[in-house]
Amino acid sequence: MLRLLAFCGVIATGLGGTCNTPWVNHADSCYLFVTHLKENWSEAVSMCTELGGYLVEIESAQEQQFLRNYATHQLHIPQGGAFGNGSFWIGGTDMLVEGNWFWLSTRQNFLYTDWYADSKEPNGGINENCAHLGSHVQFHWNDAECHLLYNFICESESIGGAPDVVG
Ligand SMILES: *[C@@H]1O[C@H](CO)[C@@H](O)[C@H](O)[C@H]1NC(C)=O
Ligand SMILES: *[C@@H]1O[C@H](CO)[C@@H](O)[C@H](O)[C@H]1NC(C)=O
Ligand SMILES: [Ca+2]
Ligand SMILES: [Ca+2]
Repeated sequence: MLRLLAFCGVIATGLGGTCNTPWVNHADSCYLFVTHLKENWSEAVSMCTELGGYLVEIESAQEQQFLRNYATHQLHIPQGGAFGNGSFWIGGTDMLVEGNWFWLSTRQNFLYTDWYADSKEPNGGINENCAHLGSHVQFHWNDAECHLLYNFICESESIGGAPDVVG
């Protein structure tokens, strides 16, 4: 299973760096959208680690916009729908101290956020301690129960980082 996920053969080039297909580039990071497995949050964390990355951490509106657009326009994940089945786990949690949201790999508290405002997310209190891009809330952020099974997005540094010139 991991072998399939980690498949790499083609090198894709982008402005911020290069990524091994099927990872996709934005700015200085590579992203892997995993949609053929549904995992709980901690399993998604483990899988991203095994793949040499971490569960995605979103520090800017540009990064959020990229992920949201990719899910919507490249992957065509239907929005709306029951239970947010098409949602993607991201690497933020408040499982240590209720209401204290942080990114797992850096332990940085959230600075930028994109919580879905209409339902006053995060709204789940002690029952919902893991963040996802909710397919039922146009891929804004929602807190959800960590044991639920969703898609997830891994992030890693791009290769080289600087603009790449090929040929
Ligand atoms: C969405 O979740 C519901 C409830 O668990 C399930 O019945 C349904 O089959 C799921 N749909 C998809 C597309 O996964
Ligand atoms: C997450 O999934 C793994 C693997 O299926 C399982 O061992 C673990 O108990 C689950 N954890 C939670 C909190 O659901
Ligand atoms: Ca919580
Ligand atoms: Ca919620």
